[in-house]
Amino acid sequence: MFNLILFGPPGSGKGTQSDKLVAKYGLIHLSTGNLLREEITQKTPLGLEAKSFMDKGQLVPDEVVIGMIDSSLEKHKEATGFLFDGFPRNVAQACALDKLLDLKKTTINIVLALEVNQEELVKRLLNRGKTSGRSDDTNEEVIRKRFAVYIDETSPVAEHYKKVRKFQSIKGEGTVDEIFSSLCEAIDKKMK
Ligand code: B4P
Repeated sequence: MFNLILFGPPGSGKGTQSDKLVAKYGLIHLSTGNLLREEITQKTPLGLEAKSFMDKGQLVPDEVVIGMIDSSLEKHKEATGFLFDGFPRNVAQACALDKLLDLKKTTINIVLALEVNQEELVKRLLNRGKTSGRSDDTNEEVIRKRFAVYIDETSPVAEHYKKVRKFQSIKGEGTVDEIFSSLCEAIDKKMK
């Protein structure tokens, strides 16, 4: 199995690059953001609860997202690998993922972190907000809150994977294709 985490702040290109990476490497794409938005669209109780956190730029409670990842892993028992996008978003989620993968006798092979400066991120998200209908992308205050949460809660996840030498930074500015080639280069090297 080959398991990859695509890491980075909101708007860094995780979703954009994930679509290209799963097509190339045949991995199963697990995006907690997408899974949560599906629940919101279907107006499930979980979706309604999640929306109240997402609209404020806060993280959805750990038990909700960890449960979603657990059942997605179970659903794809035959997978040759997973791409985790937007998960883990704090150290507790990273520890939970280690345990879930351990039970399945597998592990994370590499964490690729997209590095983009904050002003570019705000520009990208406000731009997406004009067309995506995502309520968390239209308000600059909510976007700034998401960055604050990223710095406080998500960035310590980098240390978790640096300790085991699985973490690698990738320049996340440039064209989508340029960034995709840098990601592929790192993955191909790791797969060898
Ligand atoms: P996510 O859905 O993960 O969304 P995101 O981090 O905002 O965006 P992403 O990084 O995927 O977007 P992309 O850059 O591709 O999370 C949304 C919310 O869900 C969170 O705030 C949280 O509340 C909740 N949540 C999700 N996971 C959670 C978890 N594990 N625990 C708790 N809560 C969780 O795209 C951004 C824009 O940039 C696009 O418009 C794109 O076209 C553009 N773009 C991409 N690459 C570009 C490039 N190279 N140049 C120019 N523009 C580019």
